[in-house]
Amino acid sequence: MTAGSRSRALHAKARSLMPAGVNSPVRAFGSVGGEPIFYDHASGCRFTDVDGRTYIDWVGSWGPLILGHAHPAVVEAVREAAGRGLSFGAPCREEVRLASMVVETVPHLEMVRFVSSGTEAVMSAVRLARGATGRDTIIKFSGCYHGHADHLLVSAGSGLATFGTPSSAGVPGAFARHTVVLPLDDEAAVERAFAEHGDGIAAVIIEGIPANAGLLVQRREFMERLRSLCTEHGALFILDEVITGFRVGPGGAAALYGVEPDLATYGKIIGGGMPVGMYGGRREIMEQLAPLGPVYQAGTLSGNPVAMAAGIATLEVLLADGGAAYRRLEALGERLAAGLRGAIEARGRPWSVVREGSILWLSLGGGEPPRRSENIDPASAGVYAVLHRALLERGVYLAPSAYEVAFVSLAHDEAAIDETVGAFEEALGEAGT
Ligand code: KE4
Repeated sequence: MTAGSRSRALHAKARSLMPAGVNSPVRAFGSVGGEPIFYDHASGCRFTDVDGRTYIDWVGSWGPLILGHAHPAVVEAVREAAGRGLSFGAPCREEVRLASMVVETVPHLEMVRFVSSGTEAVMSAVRLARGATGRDTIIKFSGCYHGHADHLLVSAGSGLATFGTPSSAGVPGAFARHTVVLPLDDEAAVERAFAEHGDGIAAVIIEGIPANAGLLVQRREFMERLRSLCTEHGALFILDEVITGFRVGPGGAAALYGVEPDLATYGKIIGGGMPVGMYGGRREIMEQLAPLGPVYQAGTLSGNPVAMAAGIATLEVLLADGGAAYRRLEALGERLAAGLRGAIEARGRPWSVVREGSILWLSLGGGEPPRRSENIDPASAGVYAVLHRALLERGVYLAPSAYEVAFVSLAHDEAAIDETVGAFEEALGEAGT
């Protein structure tokens, strides 16, 4: 499917002004082909592009829009806050309100600090872990994405427990030298790394549920082992809940796995669509931060009142009625997964639909869904591209990457799900996949 003429014209102009015409690489449609579609307006679970075509949106701005687009309560909260000032660069009551909501909901967050993106939250949490422990080495996992801070744009080194190598140009080798990259789902590899670097390890960081290279659901035992190894060696356990925070439940992946991180990072949902990141954890760690302690971190728009208002309004809906929102998301997620599975089985395809709550991923290889990014069949990206285009033609918008997940929102309803499943059945047939 080709993008409409207005999208194409805008993209031509955008390409002359911004690299590939986008402000974040995945938006460029590079891995699915075709040109990006320019959104014009959105409401609920649908958006309309600049050519007047409407789509069911399963990307939801990559996770923040768990209530759907332009939720009335969020829009009104933003409008009201904006009318009182767009930014103060000074403390405001909205920061206190959102911080209170988060601290009251997530037991291991005794204290938090707001920033303006998930990257900034993770970058700051890693610096804090290094400052609080006086150690330099960070363990991360292959396939996990934690934003674009230099020391996290690192691929696995030659040996399993050796230091990493930069995964992006512009990252000096020296910056990668303190990052060890290990395979997911492998306790022995982590144990070896601790045996080798133990008292030099500042922190282990992992996504609550790795969802940036497919949805790689980890075993509870693996997550528990990460926790125990950190405790044994005096390292901090950082859970990156930028996607999973308030997505898989009020307590995030920490509650799902029953593990308590020392620090956790947030973004997306807590901003309700506005630029917000957050990190938090135990008080004695957080109080190492300036101006109380020696670890520096700052931000002009941190705690922005309008962004805070969007986050507050979002969490108010999510946390109302004793979890009704999450029960609804669970039901909608299962309906979508069951419909897609039915279509796949009817075609005799060896694929699977991986779901955790309102996060879904099409695993287009055969066999058991992978728990490691290395086990994703690279050929599946080509199959996905065909499906993506066929669905786009039918007014269904999936992420423009085989490695990204789909997000169900409270604005999706049975009709949108059934329409999506119908389009998927046709796409399977047409695509001959
Ligand atoms: P941001 O800096 O993009 O707000 O957050 C970085 C980040 C940190 N941690 C996790 C687990 C994340 O998933 C992300 C960002 N997620 C991607 C999509 N999966 C953002 C989309 C994009 O890069 O355009």
